[in-house]
Amino acid sequence: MSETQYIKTGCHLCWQQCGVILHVEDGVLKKCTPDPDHVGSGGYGCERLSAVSEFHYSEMRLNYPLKRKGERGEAKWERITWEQALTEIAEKLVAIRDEFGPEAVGKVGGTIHGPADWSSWRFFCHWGSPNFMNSGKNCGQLNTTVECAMYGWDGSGSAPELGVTKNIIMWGANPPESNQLKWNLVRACMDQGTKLVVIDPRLSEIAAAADLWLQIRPGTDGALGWGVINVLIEEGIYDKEFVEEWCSGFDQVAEKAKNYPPERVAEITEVPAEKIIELAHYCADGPTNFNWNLTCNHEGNGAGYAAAYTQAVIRSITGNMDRPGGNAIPGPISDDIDWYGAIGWELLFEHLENSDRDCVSAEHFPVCSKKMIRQFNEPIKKAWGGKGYGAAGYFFYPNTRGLVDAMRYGTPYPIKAFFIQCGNPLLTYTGAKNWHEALKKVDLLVGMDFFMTPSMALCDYVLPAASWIERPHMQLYWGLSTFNPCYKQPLPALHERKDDYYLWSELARRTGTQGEWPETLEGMYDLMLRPSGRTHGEIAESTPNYLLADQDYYHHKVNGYGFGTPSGKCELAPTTLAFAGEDPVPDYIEPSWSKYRTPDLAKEYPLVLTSGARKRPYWHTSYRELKTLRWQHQYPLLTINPEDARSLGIVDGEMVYIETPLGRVRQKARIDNGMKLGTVHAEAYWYFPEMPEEEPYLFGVWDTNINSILPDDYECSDIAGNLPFRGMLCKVYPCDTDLAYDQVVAPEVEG
Ligand SMILES: Nc1nc2c(c(=O)[nH]1)N[C@H]1C(S)=C(S)[C@@H](COP(=O)(O)OP(=O)(O)OC[C@H]3O[C@@H](n4cnc5c(=O)[nH]c(N)nc54)[C@H](O)[C@@H]3O)O[C@H]1N2
Ligand SMILES: Nc1nc2c(c(=O)[nH]1)N[C@H]1C(S)=C(S)[C@@H](COP(=O)(O)OP(=O)(O)OC[C@H]3O[C@@H](n4cnc5c(=O)[nH]c(N)nc54)[C@H](O)[C@@H]3O)O[C@H]1N2
Ligand code: SF4
Ligand SMILES: [Mo]
Repeated sequence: MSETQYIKTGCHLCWQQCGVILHVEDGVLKKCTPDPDHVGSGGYGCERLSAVSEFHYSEMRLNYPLKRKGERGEAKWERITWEQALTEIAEKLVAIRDEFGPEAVGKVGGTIHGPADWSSWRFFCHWGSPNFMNSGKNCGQLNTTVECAMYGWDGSGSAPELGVTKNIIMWGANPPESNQLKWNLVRACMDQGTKLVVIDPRLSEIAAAADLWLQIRPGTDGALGWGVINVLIEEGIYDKEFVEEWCSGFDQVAEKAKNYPPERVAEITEVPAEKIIELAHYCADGPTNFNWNLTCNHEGNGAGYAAAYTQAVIRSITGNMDRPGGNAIPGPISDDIDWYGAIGWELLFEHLENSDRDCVSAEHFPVCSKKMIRQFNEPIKKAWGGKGYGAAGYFFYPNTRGLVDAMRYGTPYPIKAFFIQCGNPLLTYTGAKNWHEALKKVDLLVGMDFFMTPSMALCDYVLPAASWIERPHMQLYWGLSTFNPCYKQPLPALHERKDDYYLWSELARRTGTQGEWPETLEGMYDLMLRPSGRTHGEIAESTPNYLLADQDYYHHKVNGYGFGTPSGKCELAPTTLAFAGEDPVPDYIEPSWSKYRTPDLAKEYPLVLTSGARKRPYWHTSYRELKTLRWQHQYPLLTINPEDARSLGIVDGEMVYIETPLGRVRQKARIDNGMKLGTVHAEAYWYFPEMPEEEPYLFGVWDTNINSILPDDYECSDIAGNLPFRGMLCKVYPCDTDLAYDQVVAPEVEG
């Protein structure tokens, strides 16, 4: 008789971490279904669950440590033991530290994939290097920085409230593809009468459901923001009481807003003036909930700053911050978790303050330099009972080009050893070819992943990661989550896969790095949970199996200090940003490639290019190895308006070239009436596990990779060092080769 176990845990095939049930028959994982009792996801599960067993047992999974035998990228590997890998890596790290200092070690991570993020931060803080970053750099660092400077916390991600929120402003986001739990909530709100406004150059799934849709020219969200502020002030429909009592800098905002009447903004954004006015009315007639707008983090070069800034002003002056139905300020993680201490941020801050070094990109992006650490954290602590901002790392991550230049040219000082854990920088960052050069240059390159990805293929050591199915878990979300479920390890790790904490604790031990480094991941959770007086295992086996921080509205009114800014006010002209040398009331600037900013370039590259909108079933670069998912969406698509396609001789489903001054890539044309005329959208993140691993192919990484033809120059990046993925320029034309990967096409790579 076979025996089936039903093991409850949190799915981590994406960051939503829905509650799921693993069905295990005689020790074999057969399937995974949604957990109807989970308090966060309430029985929701997406199509990726059908691939859980394939993911766990896939022949393509990395199962043993590998050491490079030939040249980098030659696809020649030798299987070694963990012991050998860790000993050799640790020896090299110590030698590099002795010769070049601890800052010569760097790391790139990903997007909330599990313990890798925080355990590597912990290592770097104790080791003494600020040169680590996660995808949060390009995902939320800009809006977080602006929001913290304005009202002392990041509040743009908070959810609408059923029965309370009157309007939802979905600015540059498409939750049906990117966040299904949010989308379920938005629909539930709409069922009860909530109105929905969407700002997007594409008729996305959510735009199709909207009461009002603004089809914006990519990259111009900052101008639209100023247009809304203009209407709010001209019509006197902002929250005067809140502004008078709680805001500073309003006069400066009002003065600048005069330059952005709806008619002028309509010309810039290509959104009709009436719709701009209507949008302002939706914002004012609240409670209105504003989504976290990824897009502003992707517009680069000041265009993004203006977008993030104006949206924070709109949320503030309409009185929607820290108010029911508007945007909650979530506040710190539960008091039961010593998140701040466990990571060891203070150790890193003190190390930097006593050193003449800063992170490698500090000179270019002073907002993310060591002089800003206390500037941000001290006022936040005053507002939150001594707790600084949980995701302090967000403020100080280096910019990707900074890391690349330090590896490639040793400027401003060398990075000699580099780790890639939960990241795939050849695909996920602009300037991908510069990354390629840099990764070939460092003395030591170590990767840890589930699969042999293009970035792993370049490493000296590739280490096999255990997944959420094979490790104990506590949901932490970079310390941003106030809801923290705990789960026991569901199944033993297969082969020689190890959890990501193992790498850092072993390296810490072998390099004599300071700090307490418990043997196991569970032990490390216990250390974090000391203030609770309970162990991870005890919480995981209790009902409920989670911690939850208290959260209420109007925190600024009752905490005795106000907002977490230097003045305690909601600073509409943030003194913290002025201290960093930025204009605290930034004008709208065109994206760095645009018809107004670079008219000559626009003659040759007449189409506006935006990229990387989320597409199920994938999670960025992940899951192309899994047939169950791959068949659902086989090739990257370039979305183009029918009129543009006709004039360019492009046929639906055929291959096209997308070209910028940095080169060209191919994707399949998808003609879509909902795409803005004169604009195209290219998919990002594609590689093809079925293609050869060795250089120059690297699984076809250069063939369709839009980030290999977008720039990463410092000047194109925004104040927080975030990259220009959206609102750029390109030309598109038919291509006579197909995207059939059984007929491999040699990639066009220079250098
Ligand atoms: N399936 C899936 N879900 C994911 C992810 C994934 O990889 N796959 N990734 C996760 C991560 S890390 C993130 S950051 C979130 C992001 O998820 P979202 O915030 O939803 O962002 P995107 O889907 O990238 O883009 C949203 C919309 O922005 C539009 N857009 C493009 N350019 C502009 C512009 O200039 N202005 C405006 N206003 N809109 C523009 C696009 O057309 C697109 O519809 O998704 C998360 N969810
Ligand atoms: N053109 C364009 N580019 C973009 C964007 C865009 O909109 N347009 N969006 C940007 C944004 S917002 C983001 S967040 C980034 C996303 O970029 P990333 O987060 O870097 O991308 P992922 O594909 O999610 O993850 C990279 C690798 O992590 C591995 N991984 C997953 N879980 C684990 C784990 O637990 N342990 C280990 N060791 N490895 C693991 C996966 O197998 C995968 O190979 O992309 C950015 N790039
Ligand atoms: S949305 Fe899908 S992949 Fe993401 S956690 Fe939920 S079930 Fe897993
Ligand atoms: Mo992201």
